[in-house]
Amino acid sequence: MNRDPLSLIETVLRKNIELFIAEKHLRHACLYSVLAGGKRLRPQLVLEVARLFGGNENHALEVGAAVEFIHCYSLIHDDLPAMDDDDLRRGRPTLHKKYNDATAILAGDALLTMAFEVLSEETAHPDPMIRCQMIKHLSSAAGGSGMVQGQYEDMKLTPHFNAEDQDHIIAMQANKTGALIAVSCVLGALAAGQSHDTILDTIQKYGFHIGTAFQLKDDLLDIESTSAALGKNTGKDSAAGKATLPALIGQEKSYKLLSHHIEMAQMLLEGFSAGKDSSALSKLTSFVRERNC
Ligand code: GRG
Repeated sequence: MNRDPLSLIETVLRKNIELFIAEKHLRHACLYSVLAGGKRLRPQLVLEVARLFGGNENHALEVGAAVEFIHCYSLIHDDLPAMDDDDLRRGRPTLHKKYNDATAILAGDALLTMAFEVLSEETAHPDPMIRCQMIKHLSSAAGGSGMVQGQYEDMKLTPHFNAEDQDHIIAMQANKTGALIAVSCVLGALAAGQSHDTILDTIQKYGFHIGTAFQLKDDLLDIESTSAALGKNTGKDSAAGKATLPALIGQEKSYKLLSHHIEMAQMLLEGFSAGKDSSALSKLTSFVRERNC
């Protein structure tokens, strides 16, 4: 078997779309968005945490695909005119530009729903209790007390934020971006049969620091990078008066904060991976700070 994580992940993403989305045009729309590149950070975190704990790779790939489907739905809906109104994503026209708004809404809905169908299958884990736990964790991270809550808070903060809103912005981003990243780490551990509360709690904290660092870097790239490098429009956050930490505390302090979160994540990783080979996770953790796309 090809051990390259990205191609393993892509194969499982394609397989599930072809298996679960029967309507031909909707299936093509989902394939267009999901197989358009993308860093696959979330499924890689699931896979590498599961590998760390000696989990079955095939289960972890299914679980990672479920998280990536939720991530892709959120990008499709986030790009709609009623939300961020973007025309470029992963270097291509956004789904509603390529097709139309209704198709983009329905493709997002199909991906969101399919995530839970994938997690409910035995291919995600043979133990139904573990499948149930994973569904519970993912639904609460993605829903109205997680990612969707964060998106709503973001709308409320923009463009009326001020210096007192730093904690609000951090909490909003922990939901909007951090919840899905943190749950990816926890799901990797659950998929590998890890059930120790203290370890799961430490992994959740590790994911929180990665998520916070990831969003900080995302906001810095929006200021400093180009559309060609990122495959999405840049400079939109400040134009729209978006509530971001670089807008509030400046780029220099944001870089310091980014490094702090990466160091915290590496420290927690050392703790829960003692005696195991954590080099792949450590590399992924550093990538969050170093990335240019
Ligand atoms: C229901 C209309 C409707 C909208 C929901 C839930 C939601 C929209 C949006 C979620 C919030 C969101 C899109 C956060 C963005 C987080 C983020 C930094 C995304 C970019 O992730 P990358 O860089 O993307 O990992 P790639 O393309 O590499 O996968």
